[in-house]
Amino acid sequence: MELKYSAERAAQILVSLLKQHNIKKVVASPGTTNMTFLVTAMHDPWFEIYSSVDERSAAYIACGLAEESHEPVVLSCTGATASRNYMPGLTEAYYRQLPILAVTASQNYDKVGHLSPQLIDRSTVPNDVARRSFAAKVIKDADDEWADEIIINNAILELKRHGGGPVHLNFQTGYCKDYSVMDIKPARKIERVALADSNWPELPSGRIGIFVGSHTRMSDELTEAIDRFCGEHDALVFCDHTSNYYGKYRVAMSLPFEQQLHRLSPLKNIDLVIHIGGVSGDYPSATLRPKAVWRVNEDGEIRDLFRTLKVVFEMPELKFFTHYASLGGDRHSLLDEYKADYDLTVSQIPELPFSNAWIAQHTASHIPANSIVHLGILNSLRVWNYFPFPEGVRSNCNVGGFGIDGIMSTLFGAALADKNKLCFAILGDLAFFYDMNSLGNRHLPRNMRILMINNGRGAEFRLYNHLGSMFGEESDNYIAAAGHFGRKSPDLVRHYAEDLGFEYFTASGKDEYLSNLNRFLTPELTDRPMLFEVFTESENESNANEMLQSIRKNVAGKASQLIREVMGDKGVATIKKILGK
Ligand SMILES: Cc1ncc(C[n+]2csc(CCOP(=O)(O)OP(=O)(O)O)c2C)c(N)n1
Ligand SMILES: [Mg+2]
Repeated sequence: MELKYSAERAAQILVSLLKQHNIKKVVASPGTTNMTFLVTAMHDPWFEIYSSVDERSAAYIACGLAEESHEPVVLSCTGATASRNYMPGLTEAYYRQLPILAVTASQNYDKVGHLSPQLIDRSTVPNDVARRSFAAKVIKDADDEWADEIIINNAILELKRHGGGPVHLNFQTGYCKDYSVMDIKPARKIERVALADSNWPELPSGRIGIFVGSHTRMSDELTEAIDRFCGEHDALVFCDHTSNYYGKYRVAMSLPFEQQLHRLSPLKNIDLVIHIGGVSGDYPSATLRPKAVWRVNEDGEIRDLFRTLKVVFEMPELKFFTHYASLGGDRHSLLDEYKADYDLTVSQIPELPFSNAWIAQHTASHIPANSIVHLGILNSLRVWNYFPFPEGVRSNCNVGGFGIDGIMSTLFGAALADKNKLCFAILGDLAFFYDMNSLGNRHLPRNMRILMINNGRGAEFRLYNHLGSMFGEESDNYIAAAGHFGRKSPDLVRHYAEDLGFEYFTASGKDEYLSNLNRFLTPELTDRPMLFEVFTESENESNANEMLQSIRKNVAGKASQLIREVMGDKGVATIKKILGK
């Protein structure tokens, strides 16, 4: 049988990515642990491989080769003490910024410390032998494959980043004996574009969406640049209440993306997503399936939320959008299509039970202009994301770490920054009681208003689609943590708030809520901060979530009923098969 490439996918990915990144020079030292990589490389005529028994010498050879050829050079060695001998050469490379990729092969790393022969601990490297150190693992499933693709791209890209230098890649092997692979499936190449580069890629044609994770406030200049970009390329901007983009092409993604029928929607089949901002608490956006992603951030890091990242632009967003919006324009057909679809979803919202979601539905659009709203983790952010705020209202949520522990404190800080701005916190009872000492702080300003939805527990864990719901009421013991903090006492928070000088309101039903709402939303600054405690039932929270998330499923149900009438059961099955449902 002809022997060619290793069946070990990590070795294939390394070879595939080295080729795609135009790296061909290798200095190889002998051994077993680096066999899967070396055999795969030596059977591909692309590579130019030199042998050096002595790893110390190999690293210096790589220095000379890299210096003179102006090309990156790969080092490959086995286990035992081999890699330790790279140190002098890599130290030289570090201080001279020579692009050398030291690929040190290793057994399964979990065995470190268990007296395995020929296995040393390479988890820390001296500061001045490599710009960064990475570890690729043996691939057992799709997640491992994704991780290795990212790690190896990352290692290769570091060779030339910020002036460049040596990089360490610890490469684990399973000693696969199968070398019968004739063709290698190409791995996904990720590129990085820096501001000074001249070869910026062309924008692909097709549907373009800008996805904005949590983002600091945008300047008017950036908003205008994004609008020009969207106008020129017929793009739109997917946002939630943490995105902080308020330009012409903003679309609220949460409610439509949560709908079942939208699995069929071409609106999710975006060809290119331009990814800006940080962590997003908008879980439904994970249903976006872009063919390609371009990430734009000054940090320049590979952050592959959608798993189709192709290019990272290490630069300010303004530079990116200005570059790709040279012509400007007024195209908006994708936006119109999206809005029509969105309006259809909204028009079918059923009457919701009294819950955080119902409160959001009847409050969000009445928040006074120029206010700031901070939303609680997780249920508050989710259900308020379904309903837009009026223009001029800015909103935020602690999605950096998703803690329920400092929501009111964070708002407190925001309220101190501008004491003339109304600052609203909307959060649940567990989050409230966690952080309640902040309300007694002597610096607390009067522009703070708290809307606390007291359902007596972490209702999140009793939602119909949460894992915790399968344990029913038993979840209340330890998962949803019910029964604490006075068990929805009508007096506890009232006393605390009033004694601290808050204006306090309460409601346990729709009419009572609405009768207090006007006062709570007084657009002017009042004498005292306010606290509105609303009592709801966690069952209603769950029902409201379910109703909002299945608005369009009902339409899908009707559609399949219609198809069934016309084409019979077989027709429905065929269509489902085509749609992959
Ligand atoms: C500091 C911290 N501990 C635990 C969690 C896990 N957690 C996420 S949501 C949640 C429940 C919050 O309950 P509540 O504030 O009453 O909101 P509800 O779900 O009832 O709307 C918890 C405990 C967290 N996010 N942060
Ligand atoms: Mg709660």
